[in-house]
Amino acid sequence: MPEQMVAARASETANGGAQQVDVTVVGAGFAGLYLLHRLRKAGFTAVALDSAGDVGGTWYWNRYPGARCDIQTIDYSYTFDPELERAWTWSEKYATQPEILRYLGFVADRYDLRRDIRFGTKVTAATWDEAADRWLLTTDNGAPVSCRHYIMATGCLSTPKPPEIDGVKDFKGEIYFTGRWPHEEVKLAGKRVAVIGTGSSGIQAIPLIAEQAAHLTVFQRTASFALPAQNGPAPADRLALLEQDRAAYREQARWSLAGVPWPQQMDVSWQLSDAERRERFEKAWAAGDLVYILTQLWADQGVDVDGNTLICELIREKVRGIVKDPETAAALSPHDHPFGSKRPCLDTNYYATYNRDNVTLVNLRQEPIKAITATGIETDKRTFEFDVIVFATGFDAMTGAVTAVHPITGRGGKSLSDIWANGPQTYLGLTIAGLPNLFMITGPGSPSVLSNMAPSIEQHVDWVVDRLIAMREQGFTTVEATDTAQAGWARHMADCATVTLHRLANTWYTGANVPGKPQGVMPYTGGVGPYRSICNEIVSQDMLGFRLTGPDVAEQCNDGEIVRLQPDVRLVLNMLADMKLPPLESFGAQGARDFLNEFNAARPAGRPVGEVGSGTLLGADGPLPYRLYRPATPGPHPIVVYFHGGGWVLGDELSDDPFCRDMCRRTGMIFASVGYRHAPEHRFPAAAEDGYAAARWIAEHAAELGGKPGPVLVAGWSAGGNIAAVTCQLARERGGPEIAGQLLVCPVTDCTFDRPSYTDNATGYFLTRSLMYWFWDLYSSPADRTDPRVSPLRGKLAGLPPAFVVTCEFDPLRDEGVAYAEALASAGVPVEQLQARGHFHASFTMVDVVITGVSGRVKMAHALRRFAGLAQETEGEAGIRTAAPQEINAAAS
Ligand code: NA7
Repeated sequence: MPEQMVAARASETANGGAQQVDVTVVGAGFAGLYLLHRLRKAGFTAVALDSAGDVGGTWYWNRYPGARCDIQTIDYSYTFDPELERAWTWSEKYATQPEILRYLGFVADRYDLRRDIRFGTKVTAATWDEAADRWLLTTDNGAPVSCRHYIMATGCLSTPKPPEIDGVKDFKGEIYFTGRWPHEEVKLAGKRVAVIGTGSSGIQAIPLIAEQAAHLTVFQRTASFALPAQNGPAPADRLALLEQDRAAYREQARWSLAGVPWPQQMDVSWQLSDAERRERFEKAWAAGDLVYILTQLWADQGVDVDGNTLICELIREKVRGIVKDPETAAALSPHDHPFGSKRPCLDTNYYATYNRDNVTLVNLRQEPIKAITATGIETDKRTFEFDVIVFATGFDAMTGAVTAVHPITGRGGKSLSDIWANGPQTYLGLTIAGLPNLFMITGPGSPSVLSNMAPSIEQHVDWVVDRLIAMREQGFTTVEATDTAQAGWARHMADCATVTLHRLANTWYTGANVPGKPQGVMPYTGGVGPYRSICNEIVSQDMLGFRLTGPDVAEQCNDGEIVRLQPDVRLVLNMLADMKLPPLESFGAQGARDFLNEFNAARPAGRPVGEVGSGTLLGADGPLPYRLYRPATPGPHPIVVYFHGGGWVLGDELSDDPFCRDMCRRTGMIFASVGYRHAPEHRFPAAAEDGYAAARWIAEHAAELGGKPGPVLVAGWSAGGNIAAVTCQLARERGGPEIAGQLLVCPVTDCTFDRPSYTDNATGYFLTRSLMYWFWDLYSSPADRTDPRVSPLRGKLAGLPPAFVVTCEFDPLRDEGVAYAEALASAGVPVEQLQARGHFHASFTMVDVVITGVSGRVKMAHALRRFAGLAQETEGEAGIRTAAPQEINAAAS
């Protein structure tokens, strides 16, 4: 029947010329089928081209033994039509490839899609015709196609990677690729079989091949983390959840991080005991669900090496428990990448297969393959003879299927291979600047392979088709991403990638599996829900970052970058906006303090330090409380006198607890957080004078506090940064204490409100202009405001201690912080600045919420250590293990 379809199509266009359609879809898998359905319903003429003989896409080709999906099938399904959902029931938790292929065939029949698909047809080249504003696609079978829009629904894992091992052609036995498995039965009984590759495909196929082959030899380069699929019927609890309210379940999936509805995990690993962590892990192991184990153990598992290592060790323990030979168990246990940074696998009896007498593991890290010979495989230690070699060596992922159409020539004759010479550049993973009217479904730059593909595909298809409908209504015939938007998306992608651990592994997510391929994290790591909201926001902002033209309408181009905030800052601000809180100043001073306490109680707990203590010191007018954070390393340590934020009105010595803990760990120094007096009860200069008195008292009592005698350091955030700066000026004027350095994080430095950041960031970024007005009014009368004890920018700056000044792009206080740093530098004070792009006023103190703040705090800690004359320890030595990319990459290479 597919052949008949080809013939039918060809005869339609036999009278010469190209087939004319509104839209060409390349690919007839999950994405292509839904596209055809939606395009047709929207009244567009469309044709789909696919080199396969039938529908199915990746599921048409990947027929190897054991091939199954690794997302539960109730989630790995179309959701666009409730009738379709009712009409199909999956037989297993993880359906086999034949069942998924039957499902896609059922969908094609149900919506009569095959009549618009040209099977056995490969697109050989694509050229944008600027005069006609149309794409011309040439094919290897039948007429070319001329279309207004060209949509690549070509899948992320559809172009198998060449074997790249010498001598493949010399092998006289049978060769199979998991990604191009024959349709007819492959007989392995009684044969000596080799499998090269232990990714998902290898791990699914190996146990079944082992059952048939006389002997199976597995060649493993990188060990993968695998967990038992625990396959069977769909789990009753998930099914019940789905059936109880199908629409709500699906909607929750659409807005979740991975496209499967699991709640956001809030507990962090260091809050849980060993027993609690083990219990959670055992539950995940028994659940047999990748998304569950990747998201539900503890909140820091995907973003922090320490939190992640705990899981790696628990999995390695399982492997040791299953595999009898300790050497084989060790070889099967990954040590070179964080769990989840490389696709983990779901298996059925994978590890136990190595206990069979007819299975051997060859660790290519110890004996690399030299060549494939006529009779088998030669490593640099041994020679093996085989009847069959199975390549489970993976794909040229994400970009391979797009660049397989070559050349794709866009505006001005520019080709896709030029545009992507240094890696895939896209806007949203959907479009490419320079290639008008070309869309990719789940392309590089979209959540794609880091998500459940089904909702991701539906979201992309809906977004594209809705745009085509809107363009038709508005009279636009072309749409193209701008360079600005595309560059902004690349920055946002990179920002997102710094949050997760994907950058720490050499994988097909980063292009590292294909020799010579440019490297970088290709899928969008910011999550399905946030991505969806970004796509929606682009539409609500008049197609931000797109140029639209049409013959009878004026060009439209609202140029710009869709996300300028760091990804986690965006999430925090969106969450705050959703809470629709009244302005903080409307609560009154006490109400605002109560609110802050409540807000702080909900944040992640600060990390453990060596010791936390409290005490009382002597302020300017009586005793003041302080809290002391001491590192775990042996003392004495230099002391940092810390002043909390809160506009001279809010907060106390505990309110920046996570920040003090984090900095104590990173610097290896004591942090003494001072509970200075607050306005309106104690107005100017109470806080400033308390700050100074506290620094003096702490310097005098350094030894009692376990500190190093000699100079202290000062640090502060926001109003606390103001107090730290003022303390340095007062100490210089009043003959001590000696201060070795000052860390000013988003400090208040001046009493004017006319710098641009006060206007640019007046609202929407948590600290508002009106809140600052309120703080100023409560703390100091207008007559006092030019006093350097509240406006240090107006003071004498020469001779002050070296400074590290941090400012955030989206903060009303940004420009006065920059002005202070510049003024210090002009006065001859050694100054370093950190102007944090995409950050807001609270970015650095919201430890373990704003993960992108880590690198800034690392720099702050280095500065403090430098000021204190300490050697720059590695973070490990200072008691912290954060991501150490070079280390892990070196281990992986
Ligand atoms: P993967 O996950 O890319 O796995 C390919 C495997 O083949 C992996 O273990 C590779 O080791 C290995 N490989 C690749 N090239 C070689 C050479 N030249 N020599 C030795 N070993 C090699 O592909 P899969 O098909 O298993 O899975 C792809 C996705 O499909 C999967 O994640 C699911 O989402 C569905 P390496 O890690 O590169 O050292």
